[in-house]
Amino acid sequence: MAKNREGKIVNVTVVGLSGTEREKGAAGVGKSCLCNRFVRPRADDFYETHTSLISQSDFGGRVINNDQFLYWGEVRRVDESGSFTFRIVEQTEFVDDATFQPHRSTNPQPYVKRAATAKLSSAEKLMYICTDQLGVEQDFEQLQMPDGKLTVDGFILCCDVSLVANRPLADQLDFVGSLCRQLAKTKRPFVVAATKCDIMVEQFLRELQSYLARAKVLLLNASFDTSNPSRTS
Ligand SMILES: Nc1nc2c(ncn2[C@@H]2O[C@H](COP(=O)(O)OP(=O)(O)OP(=O)(O)O)[C@@H](O)[C@H]2O)c(=O)[nH]1
Ligand SMILES: [Mg+2]
Repeated sequence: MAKNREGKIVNVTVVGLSGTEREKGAAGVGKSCLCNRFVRPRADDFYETHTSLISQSDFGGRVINNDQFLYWGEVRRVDESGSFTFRIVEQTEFVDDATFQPHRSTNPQPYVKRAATAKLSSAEKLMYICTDQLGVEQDFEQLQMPDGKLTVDGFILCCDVSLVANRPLADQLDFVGSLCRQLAKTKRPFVVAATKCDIMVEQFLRELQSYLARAKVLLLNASFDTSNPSRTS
């Protein structure tokens, strides 16, 4: 973890089910809104719509910078343990608004592998603010991702517990499971965040909790097996 004059710098990547409508259903799981609320001075003052369906020219602009991730900028938080500067990245999947296929990015790996990347780089990438900024970057505050590089300290994995058309919870849980396994390999901490709790289906939250309780046992077993190869049988 790096430090600056004001305390520790913590780089956090926000991940969760992403892709075309076929994969993520009728709406995103809430990664962008979570990031936006966190970086804004007041949590309820944020943009509600952050489309991932964008043109080729917006994808190539300096905010997206041909990446499948967004740099949301930094925010300072102070609590009894000290002062922290959080830098926030969202790993998503931008889809071409002409072909409805994912844009080709600088990292062609499938989402679950790419999202668990601990070292990110993107020369002169600008902080994302809102969809309207794309194409008219000069009209908005222009802040670069520091040094065009970022080493991730930890992850937040979003799981949407509301009812969304064309996205069965079981599919999202399978995805969450794959992502948990991939994140565990990074040896960095990650937490799972239930999103859209204001409109949640309580049964979905319970299913997520019991799924994670089982997944935790599996992950612990997996790390036990790796460190004790003689005792895996
Ligand atoms: N009611 C409610 N709606 C939410 C919440 N968070 C997000 N939404 C809505 O869900 C939709 C998708 O949210 P995003 O934050 O763009 O989702 P995302 O995971 O970033 O989507 P992609 O990046 O496209 O994969 C938007 O229409 C939001 O307004 C929430 O906490 N409550
Ligand atoms: Mg998003």
